[in-house]
Amino acid sequence: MPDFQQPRLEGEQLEARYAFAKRVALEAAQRAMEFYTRRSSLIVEHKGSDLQDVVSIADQEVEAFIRGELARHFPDDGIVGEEGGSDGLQARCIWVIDPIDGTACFLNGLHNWCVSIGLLVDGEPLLGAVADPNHDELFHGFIGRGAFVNDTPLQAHGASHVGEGLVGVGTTHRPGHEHFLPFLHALLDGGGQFVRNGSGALMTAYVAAGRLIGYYETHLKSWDCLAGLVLVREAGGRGNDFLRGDGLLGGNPYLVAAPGVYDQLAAMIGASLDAP
Ligand code: 2AM
Ligand code: CA
Repeated sequence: MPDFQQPRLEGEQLEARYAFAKRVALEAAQRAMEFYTRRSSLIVEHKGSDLQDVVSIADQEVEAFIRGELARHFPDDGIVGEEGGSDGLQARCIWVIDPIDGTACFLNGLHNWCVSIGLLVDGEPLLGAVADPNHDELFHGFIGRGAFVNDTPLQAHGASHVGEGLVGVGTTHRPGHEHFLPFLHALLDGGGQFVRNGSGALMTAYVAAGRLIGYYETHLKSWDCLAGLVLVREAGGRGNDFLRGDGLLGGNPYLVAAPGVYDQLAAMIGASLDAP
């Protein structure tokens, strides 16, 4: 909770962070692209015992670049990053970053990956930037000011039934995957259809852009979606209470959707979506 004795963060301090997030996301995406063009020579490591959960020098070097920029410009801010862990979590401003979201796609030559940079202020998502260099798209948003892809405003889909569009989905080998097939079953029975593109940040941005009517992941990490949550909220979409409990560091089940189909999708998932 914010301490009411603390001074407000001035608008220009937040403005500087918004400009920073956009610039650094674009620069990081260009660096990632240089690795992508020679991906066959990258050494791939597996995280823990999960052979599908991979990381490469590209993830590590791009995150190191973002951390270096943060240390130079906002040394007192905290950070939660996929590859380098968390630091300075007592700070009011906490950056939540994923250097490459969609690493499995990246390493297999599929174009669904991006750089995701979000900012929490006093525990609330305030701004986000998601850079996709394969499609020259920078998704960005700031609470109260709207969300955009490049300069075009984003608006969530107007669907009122799941049959009216595509739902993004995803799962991992972490606990919660047992809810995946029952959800797909319910979605298909309800007349819906699904896609999985392998990047939580991009699928979230696509919900904000109205390209997907929803996106469900059985268990997601905060760096995959924090930036995107700002986009969805500003585009008129809805999301579950993803940051509850240990969401910031440990992750949670995740649903974002167009307002007219959120309740329908949440009912298909059931109680596991918001279980403590
Ligand atoms: P990551 O690439 O940063 O690990 C989409 O379904 C989400 O799941 C992504 O945000 C992605 O995050 C993660 N993901 C995709 N493929 C994965 C895999 N094979 N193993 C683990 N996580 C994966
Ligand atoms: Ca990643």
